[in-house]
This record gives sequence, structure tokens and C-alpha cells, in this order.
Amino acid sequence: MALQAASLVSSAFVFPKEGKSNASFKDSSLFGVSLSEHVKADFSSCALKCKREFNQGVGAVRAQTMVAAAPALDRASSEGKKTLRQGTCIVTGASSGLGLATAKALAETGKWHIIMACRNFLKAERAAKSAGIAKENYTIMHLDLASLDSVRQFVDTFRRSGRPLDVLVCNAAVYLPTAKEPAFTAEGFELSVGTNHLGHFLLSRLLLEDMKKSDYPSKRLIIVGSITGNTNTLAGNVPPKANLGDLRGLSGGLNGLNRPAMIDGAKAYKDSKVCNMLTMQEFHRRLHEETGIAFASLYPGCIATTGLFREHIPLFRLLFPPFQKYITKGFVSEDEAGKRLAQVVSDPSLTKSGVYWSWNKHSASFQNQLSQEASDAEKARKGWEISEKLVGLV
Ligand code: NDP
Ligand code: PMR
Repeated sequence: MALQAASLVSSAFVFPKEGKSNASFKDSSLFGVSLSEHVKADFSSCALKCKREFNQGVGAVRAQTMVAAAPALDRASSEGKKTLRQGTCIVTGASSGLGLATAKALAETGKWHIIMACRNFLKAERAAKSAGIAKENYTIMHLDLASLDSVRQFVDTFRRSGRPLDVLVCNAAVYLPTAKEPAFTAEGFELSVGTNHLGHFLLSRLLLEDMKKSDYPSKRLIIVGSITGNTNTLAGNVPPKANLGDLRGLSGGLNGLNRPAMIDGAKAYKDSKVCNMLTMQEFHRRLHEETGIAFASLYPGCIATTGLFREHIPLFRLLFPPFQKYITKGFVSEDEAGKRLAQVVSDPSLTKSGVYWSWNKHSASFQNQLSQEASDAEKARKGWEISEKLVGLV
């Protein structure tokens, strides 16, 4: 059953015309050039490892204390002026890279309490300490997006903390470009789509109820996208290209048909980013008016030094940062990218809903254009409905 579900998802994000790249995981590639016989990681133990870390995390999570929710606007007694209470922002995958830098940037303002939603509690604690985030400005809660049980448990733990939820940032992701065999989530979904899209889909759908209850004046739900999922860009045209096709794999899969043996790791990542960007827009269409929540996605720039590339071959990790710095000029530091995402969380000028934010070479934000596929309203609707079945919401 689980394996069947896995193939349902992987097949969903495969386009029939690109069948050859779906037949198996491709050789390792460096800047799009195929390289074989390099060191390959064994991903099959990943889901088990996540599960172990999940169990370790639960004890720590139970140690969280209850916090009474304050109204969003306090009347400052002396001047009679209204002041905004500290907001609560959940950031998934805040133990490294963009998520950590965002947590740091938000915490430094003193305006935010960050819930660092992480699969590895100890790593997150060390990361928060070494980033110099003040203790009173963050709480670590265990979340393994590769397990829907863990997602539900996280929501439960968060609710028991008594904090209001003002902003949710769906940031965590895995990228498995060199895998020869597919890896799976606890429920048997392909690991990158399962983690990056389905885990976040369930999380954000459940936490929407909490956000609705918050009285914070500028509530936002942000799902991190990427340029490589957008085929209207040069970066998005580096093979294998993102392509969800007509979602027939997913719908066919629901009936137990259409099960490919393998999927392509890099394509699965890019497809998962398309799903992230489509989900944001579908949220906007269905729920912005009713809830007032601003739904947004973004491409923060190429943060070529993060852990995202940890499974890539060493030569790629060596050359990718200078390639992005000096050739494409798309490079941004983790700090700069963190400030960008922090703007989407709290900048008063970035309140528009349904937007995919990007930054120009002067680091000024602008509303960017998504590719045709990543802005396909019908695909967004269909993907939403299929995803809610897969994660057990309907
Ligand atoms: P990192 O690998 O540094 O960070 C990813 C985070 O996700 C880590 O904290 C990781 O946890 C966490 N994570 C992975 N799997 C799970 C899981 N199952 N449950 C919970 N958390 C998990 O990469 P980046 O900072 O680069 O990536 C952050 C976001 O930015 C992603 O959405 C990525 O797609 C996006 N992005 C990145 C770009 C880049 O150039 N780097 C460009 C465009 C978008 P752990 O620390 O335990 O491994
Ligand atoms: Mg790219 C033109 C600019 C540009 C930008 C902004 C990126 C971003 N890339 C660009 C161009 C190119 N890349 C070109 C011309 C090539 C072929 C030589 C190229 C190759 C390449 C590879 C092999 N690029 C990559 C890879 C990866 O493995 C990364 C990836 O696709 O991860 C999914 C990647 C990326 N390039 C980017 C960005 C932001 C990434 C990684 C992260 C992501 O999309 O989330």
C-alpha cells in the first residue's frame, strides 16, 4: 500500500514526453553535464533515520511550556498608543541555510518569536546557538515532514503551547540529485515530493485553522519556491526540466494504475517546487478573501553554499558557488537570503497575496512572473484536490 502510494506521487509529477528521464535516476550531473562513477549517497536509510530523529525529538517537544496568548494590539499605558505584540512565526527547516538565516533575521528585530520546526532537535539547538539567536526569541519543536504522523503531532504540540500563529513559513526541502534508487517518506511517497510538497501541504492546511484564530493584523503563509521550477527562465531550462504534465500519473495512480519503476531525483525536486508555487496560488484563490491571510512564494536567489547540495558530488559543491557568483551572478549569501525571506514575513510593503517575490541585482523586491505551468490555475486546483486525498484530508 505504502509503496503503491509512493509510485502514485512520483508518477504524478512525470510528463509522458520525458519518459526516458523517468525510467531511472540519471547519472550524477555537474552543471547539467552527465558524470558517472562518482560517489553516490545511499538514501534508502533516510526515512528510517528521520523516524529515529522523530522519536528523539518527541521528548524534547514535551518539555515546551504553555504560553498565554496576548492580544495583537496592546494599549501602551503611558501614551495611549497601540503597539503590536511580538508575532509568532513557524519556520520549517530552520536548522540550516535559508531557514536558519530567516529565523536569525526575524529574531534580531525583537518583533518575532520563532518556532523552529525541525527534524533534528539537537542540530537545531546548536544552529540557533551558533547563529546567536537569543533564547527568549525561539522555541524548537520537532517536525519531520517526511512523516504525516509527525506533521499531525507537530500541529498538536504547537497547539498545546498556547501560542497564537501569525505567520507560517514552509521552507524545508530535500534535493536528491545523485540518487540511483528512489527514497520514500514514512507513508511511501517519493521523498522529495513527499517532504517538500505533501508534508508542507498537510502542515499548512492544518495550521490554517490556527492562523484564522490569530488577531495579528498581517497574517502570512509563505511557501518557498524556486527559479529552477520555472521554465520561463534560463535556470529553469537546465535539464531535467520541471514538468507535472497533466497530472495523469497522480490521478491514474489513485486507481492503482500507471506506476513507474523510478523517478529522476533532480526532476522530482523541481516538480516539488512547482507544486509549492501552485499550492500558494490555490491557497490565495480559495482562502485569501475569506481569511485575510496573505499567501506568498519567493525565489530568494541562488544560495549556493547551503546544505541543499549536500547530496551532490564534491566537485559540484566546489564549483557551484563560484559559478553562481562570477558567471550567472545569481549568487546570494545565506544572510542576504534570510533577510529577503524575513521581508516577506514582516515587511509592511510586502502584504500582497498570491505573489511570487524575487529580488533584482540591487536587492530590491519585485513581483515576478511564474512560468506557464507554475501559474496554471486548473493544474493548481487539480493538484490541490489530489494532494488532499493523498495526505488524508478528504
Ligand atoms: P538546507 O539544506 O540548508 O535547508 C533545508 C532544511 O530543511 C534543513 O533545515 C533540513 O533539516 C530541513 N529538512 C529536510 N528534510 C526535512 C524533513 N523531512 N523534515 C523537516 N525538515 C527537513 O537548504 P536551503 O536552505 O538551501 O533550502 C531552504 C529552502 O530554500 C528550500 O525550500 C529550497 O527549495 C529553497 N531554495 C534554495 C535555493 C538555494 O540556492 N539553496 C534556491 C531557491 C530555493 P536538517 O538540517 O535536519 O537537514
Ligand atoms: Mg543553475 C542564469 C542563471 C542561473 C541561475 C540563477 C541558476 C540558479 N542557475 C543558472 C544557470 C545555470 N545553471 C546554467 C546555465 C547551468 C548549466 C551549466 C546550470 C546548472 C545547474 C545545475 C546542474 N544549476 C543548478 C544545478 C543544480 O543541481 C541546482 C538545482 O537545479 O537544484 C535543484 C541548480 C541551481 N541553479 C540555480 C539555483 C537556484 C539552483 C539550485 C537550487 C534551487 O533551485 O532550489
